[in-house]
Amino acid sequence: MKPVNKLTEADVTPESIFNQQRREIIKNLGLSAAALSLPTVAHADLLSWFKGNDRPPAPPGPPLHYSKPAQWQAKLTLTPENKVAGYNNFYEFGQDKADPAANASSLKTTDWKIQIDGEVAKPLTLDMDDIFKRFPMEQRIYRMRCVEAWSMVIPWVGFELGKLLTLAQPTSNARFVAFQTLYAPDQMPGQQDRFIGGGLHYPYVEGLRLDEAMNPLTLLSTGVYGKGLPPQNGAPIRLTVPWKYGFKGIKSIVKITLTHNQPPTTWNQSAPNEYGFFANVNPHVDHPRWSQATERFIGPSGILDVKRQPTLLFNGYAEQVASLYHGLDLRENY
Ligand SMILES: Nc1nc2c(c(=O)[nH]1)N[C@H]1C(S)=C(S)[C@@H](COP(=O)(O)O)O[C@H]1N2
Ligand SMILES: [Mo]
Repeated sequence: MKPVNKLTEADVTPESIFNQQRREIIKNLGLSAAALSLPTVAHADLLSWFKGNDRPPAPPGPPLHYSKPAQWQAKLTLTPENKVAGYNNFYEFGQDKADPAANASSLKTTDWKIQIDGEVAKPLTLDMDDIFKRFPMEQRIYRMRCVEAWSMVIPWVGFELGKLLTLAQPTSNARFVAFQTLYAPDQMPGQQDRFIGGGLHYPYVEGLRLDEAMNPLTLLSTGVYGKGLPPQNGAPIRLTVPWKYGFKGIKSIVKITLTHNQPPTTWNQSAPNEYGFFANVNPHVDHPRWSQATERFIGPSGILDVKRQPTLLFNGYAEQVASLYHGLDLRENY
């Protein structure tokens, strides 16, 4: 995932060195010619994954209280904890998959407040204690599919976003929900420097239609692997929408605004022809630069898991969410 516009000479020169090094590394790892014919995005992705393996495992977050409702404990092979917390996209801390784990400890997650405003009868500001008091946490095992064609299976801990929205009482004018990440350049180097931050506009913003936000699959997550979120995963609270591409899962949220009009979203603003507002996982609608038909599952056995598996419509959650999109052209509304 890389903004295609705004390339300068400074971007191009390191990129060609990078390509050279990438070939060397892949060659040294003894990967086949088939690996070398992968599209560029998969190459870059593979390289950063190997680099990420050299980093120490990220420190886990604080313990959490939660239940494990049987219906949500999917019997799927989990992505190991050190990969969930060591291979991340969080451009506020850099573009390399290992950067967030290495850099996100500068994020101050204490005294966190989250504001709910806009088209609601009861605007609210809650701190994390209020969140834990009002909403019982539960573990849910969900698939996660990044738009870059890699995937994980992650045991989140969280609660349904719909419960928080119901508390704030959306008005009859509310049709969308807009989310905003913390803006704190002193804590987030990518917000200071457009090379570190990938040229995105900050704060990172995302959005859902209200019916998507109210779907019981949609979570606000506060933990992963039974512990509070590590900063690189979006501490202390982030969105989890398992049938959509990972970039919809906005991290470290400070504000939720109910709106009448569709809100702007960060990746859509960066490259509108590549990243849509809906971003529903769909093996039949390719990204302009790569296929979305298959994905590389990041599993427990390292390099052996650099294998592809078919991508499922709505990431395997069609039964729960396909009805939200009846009559909508999924190719046009990507
Ligand atoms: N604020 C913010 N949220 C973000 C991102 C980001 O760069 N900044 N990256 C997104 C992308 S592209 C993905 S795939 C997921 C990754 O979540 P994870 O690192 O917890 O697996 O976070 C999403 N949320
Ligand atoms: Mo992503």
